[in-house]
Amino acid sequence: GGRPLTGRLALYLLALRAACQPPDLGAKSPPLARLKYALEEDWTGSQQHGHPLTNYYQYSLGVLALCVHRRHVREELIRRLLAAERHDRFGHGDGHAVDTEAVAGLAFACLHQARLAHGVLASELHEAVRSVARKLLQAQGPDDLIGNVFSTPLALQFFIATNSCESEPEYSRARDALLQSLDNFTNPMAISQLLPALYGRSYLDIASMNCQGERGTLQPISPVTQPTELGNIIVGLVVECPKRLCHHHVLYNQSVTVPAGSSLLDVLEVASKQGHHAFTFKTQDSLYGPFLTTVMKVEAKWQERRSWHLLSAPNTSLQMGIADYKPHDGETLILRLSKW
Ligand code: B12
Ligand SMILES: *[C@@H]1O[C@H](CO)[C@@H](O)[C@H](O)[C@H]1NC(C)=O
Ligand SMILES: *[C@@H]1O[C@H](CO)[C@@H](O)[C@H](O)[C@H]1NC(C)=O
Ligand SMILES: *[C@@H]1O[C@H](CO)[C@@H](O)[C@H](O)[C@H]1NC(C)=O
Repeated sequence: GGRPLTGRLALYLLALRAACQPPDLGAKSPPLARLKYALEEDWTGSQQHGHPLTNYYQYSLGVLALCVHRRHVREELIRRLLAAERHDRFGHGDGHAVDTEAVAGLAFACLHQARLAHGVLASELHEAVRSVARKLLQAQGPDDLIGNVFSTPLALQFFIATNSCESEPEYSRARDALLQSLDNFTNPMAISQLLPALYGRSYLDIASMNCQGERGTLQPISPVTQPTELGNIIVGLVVECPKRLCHHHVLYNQSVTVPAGSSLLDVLEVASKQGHHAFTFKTQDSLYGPFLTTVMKVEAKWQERRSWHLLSAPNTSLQMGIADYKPHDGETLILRLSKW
């Protein structure tokens, strides 16, 4: 079987509530019931493998969505998330721990504020909220961002939800840094995490939304067309695979000529059509756009927790995916099969 759809169902349910739609509208299998089931599957997986079948980000989103809909969440499911937070299990690769820390914090804050937990559990949730706040503040860098530019909106949502914005000067510094970096937000999924924070709101506010007069607030906007850049650029493309898994460590190493302003995806496409050293790749659609799954016929299996990691030489991890990242002239990009 595939992975449970915990994250997608959670986002769908949050969106329904935010759009003032009842959650079970004429559905044959109601999304709330499906989310509960997906979360149970993730929980069972975490018992067996030490981590959810999806990831703790989606597990947290699932708990949060049930809480926003004021549905009961089993104590054991909450305890698993509390334990993961306490033992710093949210990290996978660079920068990603902050996103998960923030969403787990939103889930803890929701459960605590909605009084969906009592006794010892309630005080553990309270302690967890404080622990998340501490870790997020520790993750603030010299650029004032919390984690990176794309995790900062979720971190701000957490501080908004817990009413700690005024008391934390770090919050305004992070918000100001974010306001200086709005150009980075071109990906619709990233924008969807940013917008609530810019309006001083968090996913928790969805629960108490006033659903009167919510018609016709969505206005289409015409997209801004980027000026076309002139000329060509040359970028290096290197594919690396650990010796244990592949015959050769370097599976591909060529330069590729593309029009200026091309994305990394464009580079991969041109490489796949050029010369006799044929480059091959496959992607899978995700809410963030195309996710690189297979390179030179080597598939990164999620069951083995492997992925194709994108880097700029010598070893700077990219903060965007293949469709959004635009390489510059002379840059070398590395696709490296890694564990997370
Ligand atoms: C977990 C996670 C991962 C895991 C995903 C595997 C897994 N099964 O869990 C791993 C570690 C493999 C990963 C990889 C990458 N990630 Co990531 N990831 C996340 C995280 C924390 C949660 C994603 C999720 O589950 N979403 C919820 C579900 C419902 O959405 P979904 O679309 O169905 O989920 C899938 C995709 O999101 C996909 N995915 C994960 N990351 C990325 C990044 C991109 C660009 C794409 C297209 C897809 C993708 O994996 C999810 C699970 O299958 C987010 C945090 C966030 N704020 O969103 C960052 C995040 C989305 N990742 C990010 C980045 C940059 C990457 C990488 C490009 C890093 C790199 N230098 O290689 C790579 C992707 C490279 C590739 N092969 O195409 C950025 C994207 C920023 C942006 N504006 O584009 C985020 C926001 C983190 C951050 N703050 O920087 N990621
Ligand atoms: C974000 O924006 C800043 C300033 O506009 C820029 O210098 C930086 O490279 C951008 N970061 C990413 C990941 O695109
Ligand atoms: C790729 O090839 C260039 C020369 O063609 C070489 O200088 C470079 O070291 C190679 N990179 C790797 C990772 O093998
Ligand atoms: C990049 O490589 C250098 C030297 O090999 C190392 O010191 C540094 O920690 C690496 N950085 C990252 C982000 O891996």
